Amino acid sequence: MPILSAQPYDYTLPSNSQQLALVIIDMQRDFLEPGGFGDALGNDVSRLRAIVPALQKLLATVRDLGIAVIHTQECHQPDLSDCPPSKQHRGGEDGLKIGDEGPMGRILIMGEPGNSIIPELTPTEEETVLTKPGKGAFYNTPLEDILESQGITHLLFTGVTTEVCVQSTMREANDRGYECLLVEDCTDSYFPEFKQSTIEMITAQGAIVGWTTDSTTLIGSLKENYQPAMKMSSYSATSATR
Ligand code: TIU
Repeated sequence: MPILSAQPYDYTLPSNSQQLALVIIDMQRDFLEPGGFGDALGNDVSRLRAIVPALQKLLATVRDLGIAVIHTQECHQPDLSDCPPSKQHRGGEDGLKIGDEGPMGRILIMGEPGNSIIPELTPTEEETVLTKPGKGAFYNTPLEDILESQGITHLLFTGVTTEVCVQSTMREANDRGYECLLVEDCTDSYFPEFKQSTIEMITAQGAIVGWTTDSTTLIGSLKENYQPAMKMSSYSATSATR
């Protein structure tokens, strides 16, 4: 089995790359751009952009190797039928609430411009895009069925924010028996100290929730252990359209 250097000790990758998925949590304009949900909650949203280059590199590697990619999007139906009042009413006193009209459309509503994944990480047609009403990606979604049907057992976690949606999803996955690895430089929080605490909480007690590593180590190990996916040659791609 391929071994990867990680905290609190080595992480074992599956021998078959088809058992692995990269999970990119909520890399949406709503969390990274002014005028979205993160901003409405009173956060400095600019600091989250720093992870984008490392995440792009990791995504490119994972795509080359034909590893599954799952993008999540936190959002609600336009009629807010999937948004509990307890969630809708939270936030600062003056800020826009979920469903209010903002500069990028209605805050955290499915299909609005501000709800989309940032252009640098636009999903391909083959990749799964999972909309979720909660912080954890397993709550009220088909994620568990999707992973089971594809035989996926190992999850690589990235995205925002570390201590909210990323950690919630990682804990849900850990309880369901998935081997979880958080990529430290591909996740961030509005609060640097919360990111650090999350890393410590996850890895404490002998990986009580899972492991952490950095994207350079992960990319090196993925390239070393897995073969690039077969790409259609230009000849066969052309003939397939005939
Ligand atoms: N507010 C905050 O830090 N996060 C969220 O509301 N959602 C996610 O983490 N995606």
